[in-house]
Amino acid sequence: MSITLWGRLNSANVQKAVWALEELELPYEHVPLGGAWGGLDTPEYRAMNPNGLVPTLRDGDLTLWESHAIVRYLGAEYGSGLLFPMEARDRAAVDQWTDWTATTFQPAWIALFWNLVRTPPVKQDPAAIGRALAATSRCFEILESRLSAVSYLGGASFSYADIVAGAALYRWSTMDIERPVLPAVAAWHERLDGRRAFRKAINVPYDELRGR
Ligand SMILES: N[C@@H](CCC(=O)N[C@@H](CS)C(=O)NCC(=O)O)C(=O)O
Repeated sequence: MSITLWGRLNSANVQKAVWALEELELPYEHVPLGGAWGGLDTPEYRAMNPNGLVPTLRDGDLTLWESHAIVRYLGAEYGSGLLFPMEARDRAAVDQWTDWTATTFQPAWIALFWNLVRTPPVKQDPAAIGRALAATSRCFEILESRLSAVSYLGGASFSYADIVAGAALYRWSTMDIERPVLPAVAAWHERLDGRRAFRKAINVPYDELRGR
């Protein structure tokens, strides 16, 4: 099967798919799309992804959008235990942290990133930045509590939960903000940064996104 991934590499949601592909050492073709590249409104792209967003993945006759579904699929299809725990009981915690990232953690940190980085300084609202920082910090405190007890979000082993949540780490640790001191999160970040796939997918500069 040949795999194609559409999406700009400075998109956090695309980065999750890149991290999973690189983690599994799968060959794939990458097509930059969205942001400065545009191309999301063509009928061809909309036929694949009716949301007109990135990422989109094609693997043979399967076309898939939603970054978490993509990461979970890659793990299930190609991971054989790596990324995707085979036992439902082991997978439960992984899904819990994955869904929490989609519904709670990522909306918080993305709001912070939009207010602080993507909004031009003249239009920034310090109160909105403060609220987003407080909400994001609360999420990181929850991660700190979990990671004080286990090495990875799912437990003892690395999984797709670490990919979807860990996608925040480069931006969180480089944004111009005051961060709470979180030793377990810092140790988790260091563990993930030891992975080639993390460094390739996630440590991507975002200067091009400032004020846009
Ligand atoms: N829930 C979707 C969100 C996708 C999304 O919002 N993608 C953003 C980039 S992170 C996008 O396509 N923005 C338009 C653009 O890049 O031009 C997912 O996780 O895949």
